[in-house]
Amino acid sequence: MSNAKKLLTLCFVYDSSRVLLGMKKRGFGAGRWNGFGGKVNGDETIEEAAVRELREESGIAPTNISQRGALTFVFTGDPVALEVHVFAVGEYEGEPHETEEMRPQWFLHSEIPFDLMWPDDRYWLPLFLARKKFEGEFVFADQNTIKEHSLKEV
Ligand code: 6U4
Repeated sequence: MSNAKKLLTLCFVYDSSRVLLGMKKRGFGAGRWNGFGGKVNGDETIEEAAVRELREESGIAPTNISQRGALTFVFTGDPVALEVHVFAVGEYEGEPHETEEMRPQWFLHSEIPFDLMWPDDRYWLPLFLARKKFEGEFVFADQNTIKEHSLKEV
C-alpha cells in the first residue's frame, strides 16, 4: 500500500446568489455537475493549475482567486488518494461557454443540484458558499457511497 497522492484543483465561480457549475462531459466524474478543475502539472503551482483548468474548461480567466479548502478523497482498494484544492473565484474576464469537457450553467445557491453531484459536495459546498475555509477527508466505498468522512473549518 503506497501513500501516493494525486494533486488536483477545483474552482467555483460564485457571488452572493449564484454559483457556476459545469456538467462534466467526459473523464472522471462524467455526468455530474461540479466546479472546474483537473490535474496539477509538474511545472506549475497549484494556483496556476486552477487558473489554467478553469480557462480550458469554461473559457473564463479569473482576475481574483483564493484557495479555500483542501479535500482528500480515498477510494477503497485504490492506493492513490486524490488531494483536491478548492478555489474561490469572484471576478473574471470573458463569458463562460461550453467546451469539450464541460457545459457551464449558473445555479442559485438554493437550487444547487446536489443529487447530481459528487456525494461529498453536500457536506462542504455549503461551507464554501458561506465563505469559510475547510479541510476534510472522504473515504468512498464506490463513486456513489461515502464510508466515512471528517470535515472541519480552519
Ligand atoms: P483527464 O485530463 O481527462 O485525464 P479527468 O479524468 O477528466 O482528466 P480531471 O483532470 O478533470 O479528470 O479531474 C477530476 C476533477 O474532479 C477535478 O477537478 C477534481 C474533481 N473531483 C474528483 N473527485 C471529486 C469529488 N469526490 N468531489 C468533487 N470533485 C471531485 O466535488
